[in-house]
Amino acid sequence: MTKEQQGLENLSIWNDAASMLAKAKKDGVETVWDRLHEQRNECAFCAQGLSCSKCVMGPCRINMKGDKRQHGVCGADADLTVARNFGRFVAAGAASHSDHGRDVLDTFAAVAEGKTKDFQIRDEAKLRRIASELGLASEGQPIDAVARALADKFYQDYSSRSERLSFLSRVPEKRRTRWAELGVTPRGIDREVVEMMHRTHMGVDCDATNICLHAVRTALADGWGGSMIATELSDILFGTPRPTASKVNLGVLRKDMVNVLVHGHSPVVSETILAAAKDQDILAEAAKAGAIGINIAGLCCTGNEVLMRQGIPLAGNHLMTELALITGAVELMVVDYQCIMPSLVRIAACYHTRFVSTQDKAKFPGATHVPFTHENARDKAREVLRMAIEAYTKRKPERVEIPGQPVDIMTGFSNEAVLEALGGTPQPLIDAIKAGSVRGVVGIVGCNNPKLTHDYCHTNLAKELIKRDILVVVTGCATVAMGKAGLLTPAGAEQAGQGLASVCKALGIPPVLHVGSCVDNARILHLCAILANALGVDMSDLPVAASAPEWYSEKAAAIGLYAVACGIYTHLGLPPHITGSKTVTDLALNGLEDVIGASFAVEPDPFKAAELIDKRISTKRTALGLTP
Ligand code: XCC
Ligand code: SF4
Repeated sequence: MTKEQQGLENLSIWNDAASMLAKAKKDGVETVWDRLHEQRNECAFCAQGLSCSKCVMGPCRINMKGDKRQHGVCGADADLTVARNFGRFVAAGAASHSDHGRDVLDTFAAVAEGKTKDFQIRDEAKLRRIASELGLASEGQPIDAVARALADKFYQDYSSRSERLSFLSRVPEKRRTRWAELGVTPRGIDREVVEMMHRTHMGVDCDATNICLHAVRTALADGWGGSMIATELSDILFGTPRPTASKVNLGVLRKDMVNVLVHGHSPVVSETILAAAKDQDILAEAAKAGAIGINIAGLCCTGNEVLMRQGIPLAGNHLMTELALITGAVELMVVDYQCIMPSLVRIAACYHTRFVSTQDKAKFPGATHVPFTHENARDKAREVLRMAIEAYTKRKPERVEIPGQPVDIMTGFSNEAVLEALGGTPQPLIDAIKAGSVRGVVGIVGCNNPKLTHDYCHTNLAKELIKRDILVVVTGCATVAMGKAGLLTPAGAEQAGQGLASVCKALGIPPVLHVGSCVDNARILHLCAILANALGVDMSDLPVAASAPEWYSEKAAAIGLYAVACGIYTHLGLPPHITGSKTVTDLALNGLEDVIGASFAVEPDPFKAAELIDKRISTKRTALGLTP
């Protein structure tokens, strides 16, 4: 279908997106949807995972039907080709979360060693609690000594020295035993990724199922390793989230202020930008330029990080990043890494917008590169804000259009905040689950994908689930969708079933709880472990599920796989590129159920997906002796 046939209004469910798509046309700016259209008629081999370019005897395309070309030059068949591709896909996702975690760890270690003045430990109590949890001496020890010991322990988790990751102590015994029996206990975070690269070289692991099991292990190293370390240390450095009010959609941009968008994933750079934006001399410069202040708003997961902890408004999700620049109201976009479309640099150049990269591992041709380190972060943040103020003087009012009114949201539901709201124990939540007022919990996570109508699946799936008294927790780009749909405020409970609505009213919480960025899916894992341990069951016995309705990224594949590996049934709106292998597809959709207690389900229709998830939750409830 061409965009003309499809109509602009079918690309996204939102008015702010529709107005910017119209403006893009007027301004002659190309967007992700235009490029998707140009890339139509995708390669059927690639779509099914059946092409391989891992060596120069190839590239090879494996033919599933007919008797010609059933094998690559090396002799690999369809199953092996798909498994090798998928293994690397998951490894790349795990590496992305985990390398982000390492950067937070490096910052934390620099604080512990007194090597930076630009960062501090903001949640000392959490630092001490986690140190004790992991068996390190904390009581009576000076805080920097505790921090150094914890940093050492986490660095070891990245290495080849440990037999299992530190945070596996959180996992229910039964689940750990299962993993040990299957040989998928995650050891070192980097080790599992490197081993996947090794196994998938020509002539190493030639057993598709064996490669898939290592993909499980690699994904677990992400969930209970890299991602969990990123989350916990970010809380220690920047504060553990508490319920806070904020706003969402493009309407959070301001006509009368210097607009700075923070985009990417790590909170390290964006937190220093926030801090510097409070400097009196910088604010005075902004005033001199004619602005009433500096307005910082977030995109994607960096946006989720600063929203969760500091209540910074969220301008949009993945498919809104280009559209945000098309407002013509953005002075500067500052990025760290991941999910930053290379097209953004070209779009920024169509307006007065400055595009600033900050990480030596993530450069963008055409951008201004301002390398941030632990030693210079605050100074660099000030430099970046000055660039934004200068750009403000060049803004062209006739090209500015800020669509929509900001929507109110509530954020900040860390496990600490949730448990606190429940009076310090998970028991009230367990009681509500037992009574059936909360029938189950579903995590809706992840991206947008231009192949699907923007945010249609997110919002409809969430609405269908809360109607059925299923509490939804949300992370990543899905958050923006829930916020815009009015589901992230206590008033959203009006759209919930009677049971869930009464619980929300009693606690003053929304029916969809924002629990963070994509690395913060580790919070959901931890919460499931807490619930399973409190009930004395395995995580796979819980009435819970996960869904990535509009996912696109390798990281989302890693998240989905670690969820399944933890026994959490996981819905995907689109399949990964694995359909060329019967073995791998069967394993994902059915086979894993027997070995690990959960599997994937693929369903693009959110209403049918809600049925599937509901059925799963009923089954789990019945098995626990509860009403379905
Ligand atoms: Fe990227 Fe995290 Fe996906 Fe959004 S949700 S498109 S991964 S920014 Ni993580
Ligand atoms: Fe072809 Fe095998 Fe080389 Fe892949 S590894 S490109 S299938 S010869």
